[in-house]
Amino acid sequence: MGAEFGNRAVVVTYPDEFSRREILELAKAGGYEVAEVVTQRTIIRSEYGVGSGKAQELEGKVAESKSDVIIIDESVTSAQANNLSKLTHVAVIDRERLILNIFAKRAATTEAKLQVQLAELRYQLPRARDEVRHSTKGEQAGFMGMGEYEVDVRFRTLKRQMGFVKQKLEKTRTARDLHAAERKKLGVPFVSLAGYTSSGKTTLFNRLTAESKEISPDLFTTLTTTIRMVTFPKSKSRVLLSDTVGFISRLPAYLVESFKSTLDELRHADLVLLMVDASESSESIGIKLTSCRDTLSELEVDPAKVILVLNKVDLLDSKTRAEIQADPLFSDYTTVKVSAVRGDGMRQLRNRILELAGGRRESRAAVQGKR
Ligand SMILES: Nc1nc2c(ncn2[C@@H]2O[C@H](COP(=O)(O)OP(=O)(O)OP(=O)(O)O)[C@@H](O)[C@H]2O)c(=O)[nH]1
Ligand SMILES: [Mg+2]
Repeated sequence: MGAEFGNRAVVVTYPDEFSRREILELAKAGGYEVAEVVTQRTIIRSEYGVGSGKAQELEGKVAESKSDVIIIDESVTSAQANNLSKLTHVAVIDRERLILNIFAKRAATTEAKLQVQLAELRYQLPRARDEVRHSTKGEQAGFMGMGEYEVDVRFRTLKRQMGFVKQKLEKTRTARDLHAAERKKLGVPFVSLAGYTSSGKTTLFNRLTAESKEISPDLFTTLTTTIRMVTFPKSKSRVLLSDTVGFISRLPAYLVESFKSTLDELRHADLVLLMVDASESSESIGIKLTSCRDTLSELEVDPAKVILVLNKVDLLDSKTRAEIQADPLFSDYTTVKVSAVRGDGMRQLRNRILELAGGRRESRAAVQGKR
């Protein structure tokens, strides 16, 4: 079935298990069928990204497996991609391109589409020089460096397009800020879900809000922000809960930047529920947590307002389940164990939310009541 879509891929990644698993999931989310995985310790060599021996090997593997594309789990330059493409006779896409393709495929709202467009232009900018050179190859680079003019025109076109997209995004952002102002007026604590892609944010969101937003094992199922009012049973306390795009490691800064208006919600949150897939290996949890922590600090989110939600505990054996909160990995945080799928730990989670976000609101209300 795959061949008619031209989606058979040979993947080049680093030799560690985490990288291998993640790029396979990304490839799947991008709609590729992986025929072969090749590993390499360094993927940033000058000519092909991979070493020239590995490039030869790739040529063979592509032919053998009748693949249509090579996916490189790293950011490579256009020149490197073009060189490798020429040698192997198939298209070469890098990690950034793959993530952009997934985002483009999944973008459903105007804002997400504009964000993807902006990211796309940012991806092209540093590659413009190589692209122009590649397309004008054969022409003489003569007096005053022919080709520089074309490069210049291309740069200016990209910059102008970025300006347009940013203006449009600014308008959607103004609408969003209005919403934020309305939210403030309600005086209800604002709680944001955050975390690595596929940690179970939307599953928890659906459980707490009785929504039915799309969930899936694929990476980057959610790209846009949804906000819902939640009334907790018993206490009848209310919070606003938001679900948003997930994080991933080695995400280029401009992609985070392009999604800034979506991720900005996190900065305004009274409380951030940082979801962790606790069913994974300690190594994976560590890598993902570091990546989330870095992204949150880039967004200037105060660590004091983060609750770590250890999700998917239904998949743990009873011993690990009993001990997991004591793992030194989590020592900096307030933690709650839950299973978003089964509903375990919801009462504890609600209590924690009310303690940390609701308490503040009540004291404010109490102060106002005294006036
Ligand atoms: N076993 C188990 N699976 C879970 C649990 N929570 C979520 N999942 C599964 O994990 C996968 C990802 O869940 P999502 O809710 O889509 O994750 P997300 O964090 O919203 O992912 P993105 O939107 O892609 O960033 C789905 O296949 C869920 O069924 C849980 O508590 N236990
Ligand atoms: Mg989601």
